[in-house]
Parts: sequence; C-alpha cells; structure tokens
Amino acid sequence: MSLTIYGAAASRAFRVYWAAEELGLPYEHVAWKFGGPEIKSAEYRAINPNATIPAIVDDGFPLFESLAITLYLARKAGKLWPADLRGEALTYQWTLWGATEVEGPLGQWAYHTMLLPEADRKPPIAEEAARKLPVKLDVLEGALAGRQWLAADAFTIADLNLAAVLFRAPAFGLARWPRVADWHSRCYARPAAQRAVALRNAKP
Ligand SMILES: N[C@@H](CCC(=O)N[C@@H](CS)C(=O)NCC(=O)O)C(=O)O
Repeated sequence: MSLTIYGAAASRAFRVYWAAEELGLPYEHVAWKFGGPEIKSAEYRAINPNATIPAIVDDGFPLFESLAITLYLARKAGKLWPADLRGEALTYQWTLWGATEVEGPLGQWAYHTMLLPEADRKPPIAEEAARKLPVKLDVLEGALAGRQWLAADAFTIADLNLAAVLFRAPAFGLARWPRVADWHSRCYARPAAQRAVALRNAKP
C-alpha cells in the first residue's frame, strides 16, 4: 500500500496528516506550499485539478477535499469510524457543518486579525466574522452537553474533522464555551494530534 499526501502541514493538509497519524498509516509527505509553483503544475493538476492542497494519491487513487480525504482514510482503515448508522450520520453532519458553517467565519477572522500582513487586514471583515462565530459555538456547546465526543462514545473522525476546522478557535477565545474548550483540548492532547501539530510547526 502506498499513500502520498500533498501539501505543507501548515495548511488544510494538517487535517490529513492528523488522520494518517491517528490511523497509523505510513505516508509520503510532499510538503508543497500554497502559493508555490508546484501546486499549479500540470503534474499536480492531474491529481487535483483545483490546484489547491491537500490531495492524496492512495495506491493510484487521487482524491482532493481535505475532509473527504480524512473520511475516506478512516472508513478504509476501519478505525475512528462510528459503529452504527446514526454515528455515521453524525459524522457527516459535523463534518459538513464544520466546512459550511464554521470554516468560513473562523478563517476570515484569523486572516483579518493575525494571518495577513497588517496592511492587508480589513477590520470590518474580522468584525463580521466575530459576530457570526459565537452563534456557531453556541450550537456546538449545546451538542456537547452530556457527551464527550460528537458521534460516538469515543473519539472518531467526526471529532478530528471538526477540531481540525476549529484549529484557531482558542485564539478566538473559548472561555464562553467551556464544553467546546474542554473537547478541543482533549482532541489536541492526543499523541497523533501532537505529532501533526509538530509537523505543522516545523514549517518545511
Ligand atoms: N475545500 C478545500 C480547500 C483547499 C484550499 O483552498 N487549500 C488552500 C490551502 S489551505 C490552497 O491550496 N490555496 C491555494 C490557492 O487557492 O491557490 C479543502 O478543504 O481541501
């Protein structure tokens, strides 16, 4: 079996490295950066025609979309996957909710408060995102009442996907959402998460 993961870990590729680490899958790490010439090349577009990272090639099978990749890897490995249909449904629910409801505002907030060079930051965009995020965090806080994990009695790929989308949530501040803060800490305390964070911080 051969698995190649394309994308520097300091990008959405982080999610895929975290999943591979959790699942114990050996992989080749191709640390191409966004903004770099490699991801615009014809060779890479044959793998991911969007010319974005991440993408994988798994035994000759190319796949893009970070959260689809983590779902595929977990399902294939038969690990971190809920045992029943409802758990599976919750996995899709939280993964899609993360991608469609949370990723946009959290990214906008992070870009326009800390990631972009100061001259390029637009405070109104950050303020609008900061208005949207609490509503979403209230939803997650409610969902975590009386349960430790999102889709089963144990950590699953649903937790990984949403926690990965919420990577920068502690910088936004989670004091008003104690259950979210606790869940986020428990996700990132996992040894595989720590290895993926170390890869991300290594900035190859
Ligand atoms: N929805 C896609 C988004 C992929 C994406 O936009 N990746 C960024 C890096 S995090 C990228 O490659 N940007 C380069 C570009 O848009 O040119 C996913 O989750 O995989």
